[in-house]
Amino acid sequence: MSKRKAPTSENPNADFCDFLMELANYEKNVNRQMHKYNVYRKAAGLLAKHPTRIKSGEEAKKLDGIGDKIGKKIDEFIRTGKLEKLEKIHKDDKSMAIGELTKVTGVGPAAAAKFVQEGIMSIEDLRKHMDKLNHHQQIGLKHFEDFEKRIPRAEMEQLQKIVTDAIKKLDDEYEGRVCGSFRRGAESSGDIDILLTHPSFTSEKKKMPVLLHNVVKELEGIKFVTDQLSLGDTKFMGVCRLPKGDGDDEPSYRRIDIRLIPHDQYYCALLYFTGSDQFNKHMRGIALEQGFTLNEYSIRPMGSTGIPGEPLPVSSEEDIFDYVGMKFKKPKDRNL
Ligand code: 8DG
Ligand code: CA
Ligand code: CA
Repeated sequence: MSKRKAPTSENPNADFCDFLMELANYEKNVNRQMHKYNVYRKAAGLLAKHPTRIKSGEEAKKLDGIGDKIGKKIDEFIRTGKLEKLEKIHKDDKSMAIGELTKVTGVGPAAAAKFVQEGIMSIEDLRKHMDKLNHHQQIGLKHFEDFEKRIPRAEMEQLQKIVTDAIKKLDDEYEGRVCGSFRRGAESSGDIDILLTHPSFTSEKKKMPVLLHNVVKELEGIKFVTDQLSLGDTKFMGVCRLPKGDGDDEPSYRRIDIRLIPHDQYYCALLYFTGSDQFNKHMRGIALEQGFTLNEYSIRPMGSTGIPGEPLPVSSEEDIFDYVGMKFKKPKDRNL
């Protein structure tokens, strides 16, 4: 957070995006103001996509989603090269400590605030208090350095092959698919997001946790999954890593999420978990304007009463774009 990104030809507004994201994370982790978090993040996203260097707050405010307050901050930053608000935050040890501790998976803003109240001011301090951590947080801390690293795309491809081969071997009616930033074509990813479905499991039927649990067992059996963070009926969060090759360095531990999706809800889930989450917000907004409510499970028409009707039939991502009157966007074009 200390070194600010310089503007580049790829993103001429990189330094603005950087301070906006820092403010966003501060609002989320320290103030727990999710609305402000989203406002700053949206502004950063808009500027990141803007092809030319923004010259003033006034110019920035022409973008839909940037208002007076952010306009003023851009002017201050252009004038002085910094922000008074961020300078203050940097001097506040507690705020900085909360920001640091929330980097550990399983440590949310509330837990971080509690640790800071107890005088735990750094990752190093946290390591001295393993007894205060739940299982998820302990694993998060154990692999903290690895989880901070992005996963290069070439490795994502290897991880994908191991998981999809194992799933197919178990039962070739399974469909397992890596979504998230990987599906959007990202050069690196923060974690591995897998959607799992099986024709025998639909939203009409009882839950079938065994479909998920068998996959997790198989991935543990082949020593791919190394730890569980949490395992429910439909969602697994855990840790995995590539096998060590001859003479290779120790592979890094990686975060993996697997979600079991009812077969009839697969495409809404695929759309949702491909993201980006800014793109999802954008598309949900358009859906609402067109009289539909869209979420990770279904797309439903909104009646005149404001009560959503029955889920519409969906047999591809294209169907969902069609319903809301949007031109289909390939995953790589969903990087809002
Ligand atoms: P990354 O891991 O490479 O950093 O990026 P990502 O793959 O896009 O993000 P993610 O946090 O792993 O989330 C995966 C997808 O889930 C994301 O692309 C869109 C969807 N999603 C939302 N909202 C949220 C949310 O609040 N939390 C999570 N975990 N996922 C969300 O649309
Ligand atoms: Ca991801
Ligand atoms: Ca994820």
